[in-house]
Amino acid sequence: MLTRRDLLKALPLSPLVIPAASAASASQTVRIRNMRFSPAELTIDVGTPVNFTNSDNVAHTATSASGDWDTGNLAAGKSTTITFNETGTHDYFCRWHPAMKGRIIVV
Ligand SMILES: [Cu+2]
Repeated sequence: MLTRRDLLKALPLSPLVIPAASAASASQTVRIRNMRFSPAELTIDVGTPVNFTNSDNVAHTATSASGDWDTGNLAAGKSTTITFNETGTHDYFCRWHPAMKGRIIVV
């Protein structure tokens, strides 16, 4: 006769580690170099932190066209991180060099 212990032994092992339903989004980087944002267009999942790194030798900003966010002044070599919690298209530009434009699409 089968005992409860036999039945348990016959069951597949339960996984010890169950993956989280959604892992925290890895951060992304927008590098500022040669008067450009790179990548100029970036698509990310909502909640993803984006690190803006100024690799130029002059100051830049990444400033939301809608005024929702701003890295503030990024001196040469500086960086800052913005986390995007709103879905949609976020156009941005550099306050010192308005011809510099970028876009982050949050899905
Ligand atoms: Cu600039």
